[in-house]
Amino acid sequence: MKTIYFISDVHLGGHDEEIERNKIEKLRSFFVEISGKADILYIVGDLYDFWFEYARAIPKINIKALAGLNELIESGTEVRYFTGNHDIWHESFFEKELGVKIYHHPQIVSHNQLKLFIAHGDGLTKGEWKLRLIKRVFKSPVSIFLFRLLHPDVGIAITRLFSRGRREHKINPFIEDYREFAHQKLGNGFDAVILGHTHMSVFEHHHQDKHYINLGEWIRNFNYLKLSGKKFEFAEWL
Ligand SMILES: [Mn+2]
Repeated sequence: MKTIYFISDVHLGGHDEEIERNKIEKLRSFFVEISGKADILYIVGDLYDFWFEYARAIPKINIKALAGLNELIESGTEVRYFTGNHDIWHESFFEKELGVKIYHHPQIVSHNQLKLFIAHGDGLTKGEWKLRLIKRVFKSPVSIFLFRLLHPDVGIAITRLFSRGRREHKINPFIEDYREFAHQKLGNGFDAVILGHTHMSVFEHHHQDKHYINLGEWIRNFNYLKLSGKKFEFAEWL
């Protein structure tokens, strides 16, 4: 039986200084708290508000978060990281330098004899065709090639403009679709569906002891999910 933690949507680098400072503080104390306890930490997308891999440069966003993550890994926690819609350009840096396993697609995994469906959640429902299209364009080899030609300072500045416009969407219009999606999965033999992306935390029980969890966010509320044995706990890190 393993002890497993889940967080998502920290959006490092996406907010003003005070919020960023608070995020880092919370993240680091959380990493310290769970080190030695967590067998696995799942980061379910959008750890960064923007991440791009250049051949030789790394974005200098919140290096302390990376240091904290490294310490957690060195304490023996395995870290698994799903890319979201903000940090889709991860390649091999996290795997090679930190030993973090990167997933670009939803995963079906078994832990503690429970069958889990884990995904960031963007583009999961029919209504989100626009998001799927944008992602396809952004992830195309041509886009990546062209973006890489820009000086990192220029490239990152451009994405900050992009991201700022989209960031403060408060209510995700697809929340009900997510619930329906989860409900369907739970009806098809999954014990839990774990998503992020909407920034609206959900901890619901369906079909007798099956769970739909949306991990919320780590910007103003610091939501995390803990699985120990077969028990899920959903809480806020204070
Ligand atoms: Mn997202």
